[in-house]
Amino acid sequence: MRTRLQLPPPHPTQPPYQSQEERKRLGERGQESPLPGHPQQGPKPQSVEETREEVEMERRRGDEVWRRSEVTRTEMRRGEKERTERRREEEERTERRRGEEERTEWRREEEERTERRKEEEERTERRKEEEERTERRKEEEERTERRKEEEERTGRRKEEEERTGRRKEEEERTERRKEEEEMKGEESQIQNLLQLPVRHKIPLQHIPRREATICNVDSMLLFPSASSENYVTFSRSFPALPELSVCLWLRVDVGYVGTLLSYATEDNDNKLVLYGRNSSSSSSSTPSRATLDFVVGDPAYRELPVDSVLDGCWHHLCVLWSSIQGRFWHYTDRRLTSAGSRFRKGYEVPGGGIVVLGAEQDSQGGGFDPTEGFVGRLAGFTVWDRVLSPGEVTGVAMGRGVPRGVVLELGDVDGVHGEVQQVACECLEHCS
Ligand SMILES: [Ca+2]
Repeated sequence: MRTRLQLPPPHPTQPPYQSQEERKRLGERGQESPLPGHPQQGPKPQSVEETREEVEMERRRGDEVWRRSEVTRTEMRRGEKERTERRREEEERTERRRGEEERTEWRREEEERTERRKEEEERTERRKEEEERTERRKEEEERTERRKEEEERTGRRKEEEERTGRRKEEEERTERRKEEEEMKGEESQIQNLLQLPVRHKIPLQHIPRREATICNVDSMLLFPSASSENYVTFSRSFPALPELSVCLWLRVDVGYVGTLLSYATEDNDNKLVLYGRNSSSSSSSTPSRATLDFVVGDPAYRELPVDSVLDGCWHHLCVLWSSIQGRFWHYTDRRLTSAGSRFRKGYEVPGGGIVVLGAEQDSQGGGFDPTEGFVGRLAGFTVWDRVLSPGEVTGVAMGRGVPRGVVLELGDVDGVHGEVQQVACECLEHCS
């Protein structure tokens, strides 16, 4: 809304505006304009003095109006300035707020970055720990592996030491025995002849004791050919055996050992077996190492190397087993040929079965296969219910005597079947 105060100010050369009141007053006096210089036309002309006063008054009034409008303009300008000032302040506040928000935003991002960095570090830490654990596991496995190897080495060393110990004992005994034998001379020869058992034996021509060195073999069994009819049986059986030793002399006439001993019960026809496979009957043309299966309670068995006994000469064989330690020992001609552990620990060979020499039972007292039979000579077959010491093994192999604990020997033979012959020969040198 326009007001009088908002009118534009008059130019200084222009006469000031006239108010309605003024114009009315001037009109009453018959004056249209208070401008000087114009001769006053009217019925009643004024004096010069009056005119001058009126002009002066008019001028003052104009000045007053101009001053007032100037005041008004000043106020307006001041108001404008204040508004501008407030706007600026408002803008500054807005600016500050924005800056504050930006800083807050930046801080938040900074915190997020920090958080991410921490998580990354934690992940790295976990990865490291995982790697360390893996490393430790590997090292532990390696240590275990090394320990195992060390134990195996220790085991082998012990066995080696045992063998060395036995060899030493054996050597000492051999020495002593030689001395004793030299002292005994012909006196013992006469004694041996008196002890000769007569049952099942064909006496041979006497050979002076001086020439014989391996005695106490009881007798010799001759198996002339591979036949299922050729086998030997006994008048008694085994007792229950948690430990045992089997020794015998053998002379093999073919390229394999065949069955030396077969022990069958009602439950199992392979309770205790010494069986050398006939490798020439297999389809394989490549010559394989000759072995003797030492079966203790089928299906458990160990393969014993017997290459050295296939040369057509007499050899002494001993097989020892103990369920207490689960160990076995195999001697050839007084020497420990092989040994091992974890073999039928805690087992017991049951008594009451049937013992057969020279053929392999697939049923109690029968089921013989000619290809599994023994061809050659056996002597000094003896079974003990305990593990012989290395010295005792040596003594037996040297024909020096028969240690205690015998549960079966050639004196117990009651059946010589087929073409098998039993020949009485106290000393091995007299058996051929
Ligand atoms: Ca069998």
